[in-house]
Amino acid sequence: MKISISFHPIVFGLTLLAILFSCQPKIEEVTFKGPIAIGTWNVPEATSEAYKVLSTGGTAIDAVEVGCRLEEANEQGQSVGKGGLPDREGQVTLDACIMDSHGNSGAVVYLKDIVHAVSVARKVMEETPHVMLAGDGAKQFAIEQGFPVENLLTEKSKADWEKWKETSSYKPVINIENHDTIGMLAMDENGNLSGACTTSGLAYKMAGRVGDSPIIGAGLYVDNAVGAATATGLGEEIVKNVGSFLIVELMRQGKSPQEACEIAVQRIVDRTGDKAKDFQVGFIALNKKGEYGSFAIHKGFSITKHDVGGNANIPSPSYY
Ligand code: SD4
Repeated sequence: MKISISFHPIVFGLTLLAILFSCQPKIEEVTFKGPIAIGTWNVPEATSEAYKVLSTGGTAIDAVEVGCRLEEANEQGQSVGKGGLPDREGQVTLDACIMDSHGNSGAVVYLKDIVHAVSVARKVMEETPHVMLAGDGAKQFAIEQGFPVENLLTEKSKADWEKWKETSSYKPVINIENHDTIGMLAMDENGNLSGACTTSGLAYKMAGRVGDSPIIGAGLYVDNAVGAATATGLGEEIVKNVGSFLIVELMRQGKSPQEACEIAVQRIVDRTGDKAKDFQVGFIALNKKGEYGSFAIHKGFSITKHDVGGNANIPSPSYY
């Protein structure tokens, strides 16, 4: 028996339209839940300082800068700002970037002797025609902008480095529980998003090494129409997957912040296979609805949030 299928042109046209519409990203209505600040790791002071800015009508960009500055000044934190662990030559070098709700960004890499790398990054964004300054040029610019020069190597970090030199064994074992690079994302009263990320990078890295944290798209990305994401962990692996940009693009396609972080981690694990057992990467993300999510390769990562419901440090789910 011969079966012949024929389509009426109108039925065919309507079917085509239905297929096309079902492929469009869903545009959901945004219900604003109030300002929120989130940060990588356990950073209750940073997120509550950021929230103070937001709850008094301040902007998201001011909030993330204030929060990051707090961690940069905290000498106990050994992977950000003052007190950061040095490279193998004993030099503390900072990487930072910032991105606002208009898509502007600024960054500094390999910055020495200046505590508030995030604020220098903001000055790069606001006061120069460039997006990134490195090394001596970044330091010279910071001095011209009035930033004080100071030694970032504390006695404790110096002693730790001297101990490390006894063996000089460098395996970029990511100190799973021991991170404090801070990536912050915030949404203000007007529903605008911004983000910032600041770090002294990996302890005992090669001189000149730069990680993901100051690289727009890798360590941080903000699209005010969609959401924002930031990263921590082994920067080399985050850069190779352009992690934060990937997460924002996944949210644009309709994924929740949580789903987007999980897919980004999965991409890294798929690419690196068994090697992923030995390094940590963690992402956090925030969308325009004020929903947030986080995911890491290994246990031990967490996200801190401050919103109308208060401050909370939430352990992140992980691949392993
Ligand atoms: C880097 N992502 O320089 C940073 C390190 C980090 O907590 O996150 N440390 O690769």
